[in-house]
Amino acid sequence: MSEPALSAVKAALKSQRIETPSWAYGNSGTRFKVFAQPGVPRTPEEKLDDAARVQEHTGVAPVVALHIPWDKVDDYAALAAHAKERGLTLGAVNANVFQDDDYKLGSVAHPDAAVRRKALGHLLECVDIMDATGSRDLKLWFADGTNYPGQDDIRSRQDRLAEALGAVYERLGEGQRMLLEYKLFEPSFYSTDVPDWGTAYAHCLKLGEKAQVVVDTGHHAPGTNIEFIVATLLREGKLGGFDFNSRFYADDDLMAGAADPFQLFRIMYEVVRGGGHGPGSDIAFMLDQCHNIEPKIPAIIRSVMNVQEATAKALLVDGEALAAAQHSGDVLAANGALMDAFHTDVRPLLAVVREEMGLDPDPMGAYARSGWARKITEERKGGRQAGWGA
Ligand code: LRH
Ligand code: MN
Ligand code: MN
Repeated sequence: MSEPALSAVKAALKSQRIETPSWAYGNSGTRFKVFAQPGVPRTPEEKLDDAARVQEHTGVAPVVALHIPWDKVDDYAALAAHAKERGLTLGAVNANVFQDDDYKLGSVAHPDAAVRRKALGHLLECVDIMDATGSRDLKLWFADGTNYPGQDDIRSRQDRLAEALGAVYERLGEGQRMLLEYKLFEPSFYSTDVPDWGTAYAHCLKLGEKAQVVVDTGHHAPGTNIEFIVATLLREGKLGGFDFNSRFYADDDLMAGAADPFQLFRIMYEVVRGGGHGPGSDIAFMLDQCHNIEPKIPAIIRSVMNVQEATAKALLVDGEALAAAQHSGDVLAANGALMDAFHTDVRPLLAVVREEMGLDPDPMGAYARSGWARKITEERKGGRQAGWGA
């Protein structure tokens, strides 16, 4: 690779921004058991303190997503100030209309107008919080759906959903966006009200420019070609962001790039190919994971590094060789051009990038040596559950 081309790759890697989720720092588990770990944060402020360690060692994770009410505080501007003091900003505000008895049959698509009003009230409150935190994005994931055929009217539920989304959209301020996340199934098993990118896209298209689709990599059927969805949404100007995580079976929420680094590379290649990486791109690269059996801060550092590695490989694809092979119909050469990039060991390149950024080239080692894990284990007693797996 030529020197200017390599500098461009390095610059792109340095400017990358990966948003970490506040809930990944707290205790979590499955529906069977939440495993408490020593030293986990007791407050949203302490989650930010941990996120600052991830930023300190990676240099590309200065944004933290909130989840309301898991990160409920009295003063959100003060929380934003706490973040700022640590070199962080507050990212997407994730709404929660699924952890309340009233939402047994849904939230914004519930058959009862009173429940719908309550859910909408929460979504609007989340926009108020965004005003205070300076967050750009409201992230919406709905557990709404049905378990049995005939349980509720599928079309009416779409109408109710559209009405609520319209009301939230109207409330969005200048520079604010609404990111609509889809998920195939769970907790509803027969029908889900936003099950796929097509449904999310249809709603976002009607709403307007500030409504964008979020691709959570764990929210598809096995075998789904996620990179095709990414390419399509990018092409339509409707890709708002990612919730990265790994899955083997369903919504496993394992570390991004752990289960299938090749899939993450293919996704990042489509992002780069579609102009979704680098200056001028509004795509939010978020993690949405839980660390149930592994220590959380190093797991988040590892996830950030996995996303960086996939991005570096995507940036290294020889576009000219690939295009030439594609145009001449040379299937093997075209596939080879992509695989060459995937098989490149980009860890030495990323070590250089980190050194040029004034960071330790080995983020995992640097964190282990920092003494932070010992400090929080000694200082924090009675860490709080993230809110997940309750
Ligand atoms: C549920 C979910 C979803 C949200 C997150 C807060 O599936 O993982 O992806 O983004 O909870
Ligand atoms: Mn998600
Ligand atoms: Mn999920």
